[in-house]
Amino acid sequence: MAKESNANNSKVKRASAPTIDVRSGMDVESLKQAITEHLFYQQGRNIVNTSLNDLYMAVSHTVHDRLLQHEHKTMNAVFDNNNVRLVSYMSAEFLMGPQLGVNLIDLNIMAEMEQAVQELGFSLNTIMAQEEEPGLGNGGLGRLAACYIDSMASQQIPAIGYGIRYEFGIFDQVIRDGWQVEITDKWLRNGNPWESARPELAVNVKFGGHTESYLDSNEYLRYRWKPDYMVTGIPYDTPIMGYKVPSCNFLRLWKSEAEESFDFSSFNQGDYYKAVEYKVKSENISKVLYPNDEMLGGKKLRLKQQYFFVSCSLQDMMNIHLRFDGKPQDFHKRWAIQLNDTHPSVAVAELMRILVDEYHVDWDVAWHTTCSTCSYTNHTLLPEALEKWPVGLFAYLIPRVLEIIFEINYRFLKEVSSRFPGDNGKLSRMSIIDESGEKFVRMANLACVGCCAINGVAELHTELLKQQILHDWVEMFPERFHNVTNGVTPRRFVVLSNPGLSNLIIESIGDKWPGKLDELRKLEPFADDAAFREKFRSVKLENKKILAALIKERTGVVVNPSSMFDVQVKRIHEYKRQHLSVLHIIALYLRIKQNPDIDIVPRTFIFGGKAAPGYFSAKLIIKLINSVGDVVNNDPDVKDRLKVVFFPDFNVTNAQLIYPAADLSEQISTAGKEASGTGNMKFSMNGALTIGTLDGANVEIREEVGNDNFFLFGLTAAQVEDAKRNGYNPHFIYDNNEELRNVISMINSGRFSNGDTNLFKPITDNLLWHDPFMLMADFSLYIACQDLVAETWKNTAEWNRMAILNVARMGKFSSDRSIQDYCEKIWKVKPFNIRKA
Ligand code: F58
Repeated sequence: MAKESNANNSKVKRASAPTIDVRSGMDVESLKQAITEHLFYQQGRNIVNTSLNDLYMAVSHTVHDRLLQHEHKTMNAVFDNNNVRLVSYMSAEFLMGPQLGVNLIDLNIMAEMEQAVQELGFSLNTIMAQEEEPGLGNGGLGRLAACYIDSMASQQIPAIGYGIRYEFGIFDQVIRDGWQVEITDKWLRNGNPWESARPELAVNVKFGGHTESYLDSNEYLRYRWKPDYMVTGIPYDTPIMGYKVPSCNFLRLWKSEAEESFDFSSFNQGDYYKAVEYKVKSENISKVLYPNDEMLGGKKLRLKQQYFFVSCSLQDMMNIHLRFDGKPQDFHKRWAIQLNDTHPSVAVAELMRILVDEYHVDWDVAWHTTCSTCSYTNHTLLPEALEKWPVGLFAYLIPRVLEIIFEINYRFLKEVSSRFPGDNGKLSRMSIIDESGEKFVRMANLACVGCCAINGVAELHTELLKQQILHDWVEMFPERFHNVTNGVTPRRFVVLSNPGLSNLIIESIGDKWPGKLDELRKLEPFADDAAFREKFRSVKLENKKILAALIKERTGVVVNPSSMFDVQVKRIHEYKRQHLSVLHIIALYLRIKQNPDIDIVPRTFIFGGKAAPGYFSAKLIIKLINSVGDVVNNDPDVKDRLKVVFFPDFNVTNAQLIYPAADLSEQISTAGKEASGTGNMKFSMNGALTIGTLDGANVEIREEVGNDNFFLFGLTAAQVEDAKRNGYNPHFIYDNNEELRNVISMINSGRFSNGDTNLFKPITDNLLWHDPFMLMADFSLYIACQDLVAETWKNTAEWNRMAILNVARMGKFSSDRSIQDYCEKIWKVKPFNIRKA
């Protein structure tokens, strides 16, 4: 690859470091030397014949060296101190996003690295764009885990994130003929400079077989598990640097491999094929992330994944605990485990197994240790998303764990009957085993029995959890319930994604806010300052131009950067109601068709998001968006006043370009269905106004930014429930609303499907006859609210004033605040300052 430029302008004053320090120097000369050496000794290239990827690898290794030093210092200081309690954040998903940019921000060497790279003849932006992001998560839940490990490091909370090193993360999405097509995500193909394998810390996990009882040397009855086979977990560590602090935690992800001694036995008997088959079976466990949104129950490999990473992580935590002289029964004094949804909730039973079977801890003591260690976060109210596994599958895969669950359940149900005598309904609802038909293990019940804290992710969600799906548990254990409203990291989602806005804020109120987001309140007075508003507007316009260019490149659609960018990016799901926005687009299109000269605010509707591969309705919604786009974008009557874009492959990298360019953020889920949402926070922080329902964290966002600075519409959660109870009839609404009738008729006429009147029937029929997510009920309220949005847009000064107030009032939604809440309410863990240690 040719050099890009030979520019040598000294933006950064050379630090006065007299010597070059290749491994830890933060000055430009040390960085240059480190990059050149990594390029040669690790990639076998030199600066004149390097590829962009080799250069990316060399720059990243240079940064990784510096992170490792912080990580070692942090962990040495933490483990040397016997009184420190660490957090273990267990999550089947970590949707990390690209690492290079955030690490440069955290180390505070972005400018130095820019200069170093430039002096070597390249551009840092181009190098950063080379990174394949680790997409080891589906959506909000996985991204939340990534924000939380960022904030734990920044808040100096000693912590390890534990998860699975999927070889293939969430699929890449391409759009063909308007439909989603899934492509394998080969994120590891060019190498991963951020991880270090730690084979010396490998552990084994048992699967299958049977259990036996025996008497130990003290004549105690014990149980042992004779597995069919074992799988080895190899940990891969990625440093997680805190923002402008010396603390550096790590993410430990497990890769599954065959346990060698097992394949020898088959091989020795001459069954070479069986030995290889076993190797494949073992490696399959960490092969691929399940892309499904819901309904994962019954997938054998998914249960294996869950047990595999939970068992590896608990064994690892116990090894650490014992290495530093802990007693097994004091495990809870060393560790606070947070279960990110029920996916790792088998930890409750596995920790009991380890304590009771392997360390011979008395059951009651072990139970106290387990309950004092574990806490559970719920992320959904949708009943179909509550995980349950067939008892038979459990018995087949992890028989000893099932026995322990039975014992936990037996003891627990005794407690329930003594607290609520004669309440058989309660007993059957709270039992860990669902016995209403085929028997299932209910993972949420296991989590609720074995965790000392249970939390929802936004105030409304926690309230609904308490009233609805966990009502019995509140009666039994009221003290266990908490709310911790979600948050997002402003380092990635403002500083890195939106340098224009970031610099403008720094010019105005200084640079403390990325680590202390409440400082943004100081921006409030600037909302009334016309000169500031003008700068704010021009930052937004620049961001929109960048996105417009990308839209052209990825979709071929030309959009006008001065039109309103009306954006809905998130997983595609009926409850999120992307199709409600489509109905609005068609309503506007109809208004233009009826009156081509109508005065209409120019808008660009931007959608993005993946549909679960087996979720037909979600895939059809993608097709509908693209089909409406094809017609509207090419109709000369529209005169480019409306554009509809489906931005393919919404992931963290693309998100970072989309949030900063949004004017309007669509948060339009049916009230009571979205647990929190976190995209809503990212949009607001970047100065978009929200149109939204009273759902999830929207409620609190509106409280913070002020009712006047938020476009509210729609039924409340209580009204939704009432309507359903009183025999909701969507067809009646349709019959009585002419605009709605015209919109639905236009879809059914085949106008958007080349005359095919059946293609979108599954959507329209569902709306007219069932409408479980109440689009019909909210349609007219939504349209009226969108008309108000358009009116407000016409007053640029007012719009920008509102947008600036949104930015200024988003302090609450930093994930730093969420982590402080977890520390105070749940983990009882304090920051650990390694400098003072
Ligand atoms: C999301 N859940 C919630 N699940 O929908 C969202 O409201 C919330 O803000 C976010 O969690 C963080 O609390 C979510 O993303 C998944 O992706 C699961 C993945 C595994 C299968 C079941 C869904």
